[in-house]
Amino acid sequence: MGDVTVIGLGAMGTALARAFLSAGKTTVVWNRTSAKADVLRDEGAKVALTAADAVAASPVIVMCLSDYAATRGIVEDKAVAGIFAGRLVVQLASGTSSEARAMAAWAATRGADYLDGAISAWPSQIGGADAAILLAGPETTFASASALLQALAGSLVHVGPDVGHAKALFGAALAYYAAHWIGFSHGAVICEAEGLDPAQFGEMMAGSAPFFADDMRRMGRVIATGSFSAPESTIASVRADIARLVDVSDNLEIGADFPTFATGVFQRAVDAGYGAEEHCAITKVLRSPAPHQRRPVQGRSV
Ligand code: FVH
Repeated sequence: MGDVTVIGLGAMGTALARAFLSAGKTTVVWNRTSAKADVLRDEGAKVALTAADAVAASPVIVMCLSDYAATRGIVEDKAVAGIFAGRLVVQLASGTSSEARAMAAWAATRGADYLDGAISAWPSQIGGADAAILLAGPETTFASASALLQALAGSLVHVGPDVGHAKALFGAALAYYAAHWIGFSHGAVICEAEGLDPAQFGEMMAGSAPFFADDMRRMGRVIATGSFSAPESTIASVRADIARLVDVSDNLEIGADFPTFATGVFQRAVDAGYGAEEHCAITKVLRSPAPHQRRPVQGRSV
């Protein structure tokens, strides 16, 4: 019998299994492509021959496959589906809040407890202080599993009983990361074109981390209270600065994809009459799709 089973041994699943092993947990692993389990066997993991054996081996089943479709493909297999009763499934693949809620409903039909999680870390950070994992589901289920799951991340956060909320928060964070990755990369391209070292730029931006932390807290409060009328900077002034970045990019003969997109968002807010409000009042236009983005949503016509 294992303390925990890890199903899915990609980059992330392998890191999760290693963290359990490092914490002294008896760890059972299974992967569709069995060769990926070999390295973990050498490190002390017990390798199950089938997914059914892997589920049967432990009271807690951590699943980290590519997505929910791959996960459901495994757990709904008739050789596996009947073994979940009385076990806890911790599903960590990326996906949507709807997929999380549907998977929780499936687990309930199988008599399994269920936590749905989102990993905010690179595989190399798993098990360390910088790794964060958000978990959603019943408080009692989280409490019963947290001692085990703390092996995975310095920050293990229970985000509440709504099982969709870990994926919802991860989606919100991903929106931020997307802008962060593209914005930083665009800045690095400006540096290159100006003969500056992107590594120096990276150090400079890392030094600004406290400013960004304050700005995120402030934006969260301002958006939550809807108090946009005492701006640190206005939508109109941010729009003008970012529009200038399009010119900067054109002059350097580099791509202007990101500043063009960003200018368009702020322009939409100016056009809607919010130019004098705090920059994060762009939420007022982001709450609805722009006319050219409207498309049918599942089960609903536009
Ligand atoms: N890697 C990261 O940094 C990110 C951090 C944020 C969260 N993500 C999510 O974690 C999930 C797994 O990511 P991963 O990096 O481990 O992904 P891969 O290395 O591509 O491994 C995928 C595993 O899934 C197995 N798999 C895929 N499809 C199936 C299927 N139909 N049936 C059975 N297994 C399947 C695959 O098996 P194999 O190809 O080796 O046989 C791998 O074990 C993911 O949701 C990220 O978004 C990671």
